[in-house]
Amino acid sequence: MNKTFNDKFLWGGAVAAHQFEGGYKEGGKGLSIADFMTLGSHETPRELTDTIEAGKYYPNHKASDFYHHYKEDIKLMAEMGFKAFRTSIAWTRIFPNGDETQPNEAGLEFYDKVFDELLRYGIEPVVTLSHFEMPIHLVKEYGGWSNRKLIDFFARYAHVCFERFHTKVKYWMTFNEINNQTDYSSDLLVYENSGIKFKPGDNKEELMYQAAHYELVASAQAVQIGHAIDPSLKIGCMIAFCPIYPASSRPEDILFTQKAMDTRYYFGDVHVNGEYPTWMKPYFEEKGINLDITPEDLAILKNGTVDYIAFSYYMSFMAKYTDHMDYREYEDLFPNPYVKANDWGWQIDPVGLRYSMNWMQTRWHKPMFIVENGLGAYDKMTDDHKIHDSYRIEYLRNHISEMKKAVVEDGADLIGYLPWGCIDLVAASTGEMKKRYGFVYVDADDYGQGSMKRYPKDSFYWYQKVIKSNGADL
Ligand code: P53
Repeated sequence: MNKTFNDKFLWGGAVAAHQFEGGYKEGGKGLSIADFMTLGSHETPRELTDTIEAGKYYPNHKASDFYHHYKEDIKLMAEMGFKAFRTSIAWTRIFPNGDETQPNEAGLEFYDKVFDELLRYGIEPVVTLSHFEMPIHLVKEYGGWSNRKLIDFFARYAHVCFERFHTKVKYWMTFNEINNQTDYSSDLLVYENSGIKFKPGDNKEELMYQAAHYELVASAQAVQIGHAIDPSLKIGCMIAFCPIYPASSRPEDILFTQKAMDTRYYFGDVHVNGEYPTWMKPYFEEKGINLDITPEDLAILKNGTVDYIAFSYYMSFMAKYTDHMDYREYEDLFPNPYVKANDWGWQIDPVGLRYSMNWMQTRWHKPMFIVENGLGAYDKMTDDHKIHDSYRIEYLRNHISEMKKAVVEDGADLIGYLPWGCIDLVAASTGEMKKRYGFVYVDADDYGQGSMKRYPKDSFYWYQKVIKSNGADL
């Protein structure tokens, strides 16, 4: 197979502000929900505290200190040959509380410096507006995305960002992994997506659908705002794609899995089609779910469909029908005997990436952009500062190889490939530093102790070669 990616293909890497920047109180930044999430582990969930408590550790405060290392980090990205770099803007750097009318100039200046530095090396910035870090004030004062008012606050924030950066940033995304909250049983996932803390007796499913509705409207509005400022902007959604396979060919398993996929990916349907899929009305009726959805909302959705689908891909799921047809992500998934999992139980499945791309291409007919992929793993630095991460190279090689088949053999329309955590950062699910993804090692432990020095891993040189050969030399 000699065919490969076109010469505009965007190779690069991805991070998010709260997991990478640190400097959590610098430049006038306000506190975000991520600043109240303690360190956890695979066994112990992160705590979501109401105040910053003495004696607890909050890893996002310091993170990888990109705030002070951005020049050095971008230089390393350039050395790898990056064509694009995905990061997010921390909402709290621009609007520290979220409900101000005027933005914080120092926050805007920080991103000017970052984007200018990237452009100096010919690296295209790819930017997420909301990546798990809304202002804590919006949670405490308004109840996060359970409140319709958030739509206007987000619109103002999006407007300021598009206006300020549209000449520097062409590719935008609204809400990171908006569909993670499909598992509404998870306090962390709903908090990260929507800034909602459940109280006893809450109808979690209803609250999740309501918050997601406001986010979908806010996203569609942002698309319209962005296009009005600059019609050349590409504004996408961002979906956490974990394909759900049936546990068997039993018809009930097949039907159930179809419903599970519809449930986990309706967010994408709304982003792309500008309307809710037909199954949702009878579903809400059956479940007694009553949502605040106005005719104006429906018009906004219709007029704010996305330009492309950005997605993350780490793993696949497997579901089985038991005794209910409504998909419950917290109890209907089982380990797939055909694939192996990493140390955090994420099931590694490169073929699933090709399957996912084909599924999306057929369903959504939009350009796609892989903005996260990678292996969280323990790395060991040798005495001479080397990291021999052959396991990471193997994971990425296998995934790139399937991605290539989807593009070359199946005709998928793919903008680029930006693997996750290209320089080590704090894990979202656990807050650990030792769950590493990077091509570059950051010398810091789970408690932020270490020199913060950067060391290229073996995968750094491997990825450099992949980019140089435009994916031919894996
Ligand atoms: P960490 C769950 C499932 C798939 C992707 O995750 C997920 C999550 C939530 O953690 O999150 C995305 O760091 C997310 C990133 C995150 C990355 O995947 O828990 O967009 O912020 O860091 C990897 O290993």
